[in-house]
Amino acid sequence: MGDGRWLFDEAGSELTSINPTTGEAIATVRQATQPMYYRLVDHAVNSFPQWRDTPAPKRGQLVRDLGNRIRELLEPLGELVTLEVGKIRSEGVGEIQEMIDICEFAVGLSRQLYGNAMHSERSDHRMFEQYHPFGAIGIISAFNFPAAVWSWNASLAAICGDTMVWKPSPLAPLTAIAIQNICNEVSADHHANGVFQLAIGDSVEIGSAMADDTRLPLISFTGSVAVGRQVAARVAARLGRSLLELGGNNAVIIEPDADLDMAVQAVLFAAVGTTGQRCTTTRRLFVHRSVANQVVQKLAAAYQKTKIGDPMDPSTTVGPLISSSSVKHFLAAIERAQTEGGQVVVGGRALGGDGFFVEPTIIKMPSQTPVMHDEVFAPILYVVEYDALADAIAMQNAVPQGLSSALFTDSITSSELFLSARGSDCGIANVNMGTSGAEIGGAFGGEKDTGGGRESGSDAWKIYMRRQTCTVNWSNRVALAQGIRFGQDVTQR
Ligand code: UN1
Repeated sequence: MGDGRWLFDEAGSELTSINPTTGEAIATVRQATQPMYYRLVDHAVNSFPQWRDTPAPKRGQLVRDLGNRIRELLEPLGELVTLEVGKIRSEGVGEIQEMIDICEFAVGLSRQLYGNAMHSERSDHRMFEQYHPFGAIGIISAFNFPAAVWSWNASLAAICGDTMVWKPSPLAPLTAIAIQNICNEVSADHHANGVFQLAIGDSVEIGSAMADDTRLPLISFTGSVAVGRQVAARVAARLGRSLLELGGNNAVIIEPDADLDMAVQAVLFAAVGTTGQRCTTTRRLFVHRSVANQVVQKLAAAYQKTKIGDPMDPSTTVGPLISSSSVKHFLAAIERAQTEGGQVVVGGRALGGDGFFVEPTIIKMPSQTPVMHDEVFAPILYVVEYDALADAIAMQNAVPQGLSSALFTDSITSSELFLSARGSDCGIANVNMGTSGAEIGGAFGGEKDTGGGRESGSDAWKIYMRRQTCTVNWSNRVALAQGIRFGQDVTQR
């Protein structure tokens, strides 16, 4: 799709969006072929100068209207997310709320794209830095946040003056189409051409074309570590910039002085919410030995009260996984955990029948075994007991990923240790809160295999712009930095 028109290429293969609640087809779309993708990029590139030259606060007005239009459609869009990816309705609507929030953030930011001014070491010289629009950029998003993660990128990129091409997850094309339609409407109102492009296409065919496309100076990729590694290598090979938001393997630590009921409630959402399919989902729980039995009992009781079923039903807490292969990965991880000494406390089964439902599962592990080093997008929580907080922090940090982390405690000393440089090595560190459900105002992302990127709030906008350091000599003399004298005798006036 480009320029408010939907393009159609007979040669594009068909893609069917499946409702994970029933396993039935919702609709079939025809995907973009590579030639069509190249047309979309042409359009994004050709539209860039006009958008670049639109003042940033005016760009912000488009994003303000985008956010307002999304607000009007909050519930139907949330329900579409629920239909297509199976998260419960309140989380589907929450995801759309996250889009509105980031649009509002971006509107304010459109008047705050600040650079610094420095004091030059040379007299009568002015030195400062400024940020310019970067170009046409690529956004590749995942199924689990089919709308919000696009909007983190798109709303910031738009106010920064970039045009963009979006390749959504093949598991959520319909949500992307709905959003693109809104973008078309709002762009037409603003006579803004080619800011938002959508290319629904095969991950390998279109994804690789994007990674290799020198006309896209930035590729923002959200997805698995394995694919992120390939994207990063390809983008780096052409010296492009990549913004990676890859897997997490997030832990909660519960100290004996914590409010255990609050901790249990928070872990329940963080581990079971979105059926364990957030990159911020809690997958590992380290509980102090003195309270471990109590915590596991309370948590198991809470798990037993969760209601698995139709995500549109307001009483449901656990919707389906996204696909039958996710169910297989869930079962395989449980089997592997058992061979590594794990004992299933609650859950452990796939429900069978229509849809891709599984039971939220708690597994007690004798120690942090190899299965706990892998991220499996399913509601499996591994519990390990510990004696000293430093050991729990060490276990938390001993995995390849570094996205989110949390500590429950009433002690300021423990809290400060956790947040210190000797504490959590993750991009997100929470105290007395779960690992998931970050607000848009903070920078979102993490280190190590999580890819190092930062999206959403704080100064994450800077990656969507090109930075320039400027020095203006307003004297009538040449002065060299570092006190160097060079040819002055020959050329001095
Ligand atoms: C993701 O799973 O890719 O912090 C994003 C959270 C949400 C975003 C998750 N705000 O859980």
